[in-house]
Formats: sequence, C-alpha cells, structure tokens
Amino acid sequence: MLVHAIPTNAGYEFAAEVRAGLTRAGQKELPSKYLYDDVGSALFEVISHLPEYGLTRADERLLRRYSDDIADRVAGPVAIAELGSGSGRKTRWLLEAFCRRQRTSYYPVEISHSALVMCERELSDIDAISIVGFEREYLDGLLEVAAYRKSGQRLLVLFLGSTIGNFDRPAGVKFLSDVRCILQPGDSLLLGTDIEKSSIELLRAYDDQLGVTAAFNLNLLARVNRELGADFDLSQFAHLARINEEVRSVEMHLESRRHQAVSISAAEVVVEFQEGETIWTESSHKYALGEIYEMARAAGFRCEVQWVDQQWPFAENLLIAE
Ligand code: AVI
Repeated sequence: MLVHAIPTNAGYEFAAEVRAGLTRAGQKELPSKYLYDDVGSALFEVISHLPEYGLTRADERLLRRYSDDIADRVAGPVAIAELGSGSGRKTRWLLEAFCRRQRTSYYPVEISHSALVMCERELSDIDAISIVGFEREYLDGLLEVAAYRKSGQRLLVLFLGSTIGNFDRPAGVKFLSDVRCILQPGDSLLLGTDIEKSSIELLRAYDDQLGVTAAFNLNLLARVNRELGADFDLSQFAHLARINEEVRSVEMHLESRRHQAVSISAAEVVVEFQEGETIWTESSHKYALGEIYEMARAAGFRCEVQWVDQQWPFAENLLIAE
C-alpha cells in the first residue's frame, strides 16, 4: 500500500494542548484524540471484544448484513474514503461487496501509522481493490482523496463506529457540514451512530469489570509521562464513567485520589490537583433515531436509509449530499 505521510510538529501540538487543557479555569480536560497512541489503540481493540461494550459488534453486524444493499444503493464507479479506519476489520464486508461489482479504490485516512499498516494487512487480499492510505487528520485526508477523484466517479465516505459521538452535538454537525463541503451532490456518507440506551448499560459499557476501559483512559496519563516527560503517578488517579443527562452522553474522567502536583516537562508546567478533582477525557454522545435525519439536513445531506441493530441499538445511516 502506498501511504502518504507528512512530517508534522505533533509533539509540540500535543504539549500545547495538554498545557491548555490542564491549566484552564474550571473543568480540566485532555482531548480524546490523544487516547489513541499504539497502546491506546490496542486497548480500544480489546474494548471492542468486551461483552459489556456491544457498539463495535453492532456496527460490524450491520455492515455484514447490509453491505450488498449499501453497494447497490451507491451504484456506479466509486472511490471509498474511510475516516478513522482503525484496523479495517469491520470495513471488509463492505469493500468485498463493492469489489464484487467493480474495481474499487479504498482510501483509509488515519492519524495512526500503525493502524494504516494493520489496515493494509487486513484488507489487501480482497480481489479488485487498490488501497492508498493517508496519514492525516480526517478533513485534510478527505480533501486529498477528493483531489484524486476521477471524472464520473462518486465518492462514498465512511465514518463508522459512532466516532461522531465523540464530538459534542454542534461540533458534530459542523464536522458533517465540513465533510459535505468537500463532496459533490450525489456523493454519500455512511455514518455509524450509537443509539440512546439505559444509564445502567452505558455505565457498564464504559466501566467494564475487567478494567480495560480504565486502562485505556489511564494510558492517556501514561502517554503524557512517556512523550512529554511528566510524572503522573497512575495509582493516584481513578477511572470514572459518568452520565451527562443534559447532553445525553457518557463521559470518561480521571479522578485525582488526593491533593497532588504533577510536573509536565515538555509543556513547561506544574499542575495542581485537588482530591476528587477530575480531568475530563472523553464524551460519547448517544442519539435518537429521528435526530440523525435532522443532523443530516442541517449539514446539507438527506438521510436516505437507516439500518438499526436490534441486539445493541446502533444505526448505520446512509446520507446523500444534496
Ligand atoms: C471510538 N469511540 C466511538 C468509542 C466510544 O464509544 O465513544 C471510544 C471509547 N471510549 C471508551 N470506550 C470506547
């Protein structure tokens, strides 16, 4: 696979965002995108197999069951761009369905180099596929994919796994609008969304018995230690999952077990934590089925079909650019 990578000053950006998030007045926070270094991505892969966390399996079930239906609806020559492909495992069904119909170009867009490598290993045996990976942020990668489009070719964008839920609602609609601006009328977006469920189910899913989600969350502090020379004592922070009824999300936090100060060398800062104070690390918003039609409309799409999993309420939504 050809991988387009660009040198970035990622280390500098990470330090700046950590400093800004931990020194802001009020709720301290760290951006959830930093949960996914190699260790975090591997832990997320384990989460996707946990009995308590049905989201990824629901996504996969829908893609397996409806991939032919999706491929029939997005007819004609098509290039497929996937934003945040991960290992590519769940995309296989869909790509096989498209490749049974015609030769298909697949462009995974990922900030993680190792995920792109895994993705190619997982999918390159499919007949009639060509894979070109973009090691980029989502919208930068999509812009480049759009520049590769051949005349008469449709673009299908995949944004699966309810990653949209990790944006707050206004930012989610803004992101969909930004995607829409890069597309042409008639192009499509397959959007995976996790549907609202009980607080009990959500707390179980985001605070599993084995402690894998806790490790996934705590790894963010371990990463700051590794990459920014910080001295977080991981045993002095606890994983916390909490429901935010107002915005219909489940939040992950890291709670300081005592009053303590942490030095972060590359960010040139010492941060003080009170006992019980938390760092907010992620929100996963959950959606009502009808709401997705409204979000689509607000972003310049029309929601043509919605496929819903019965075992774990989750929807695959096919949006068409208007
Ligand atoms: C990637 N994302 C959709 C997951 C979610 O459910 O919000 C990340 C995750 N966080 C904790 N468990 C899984």
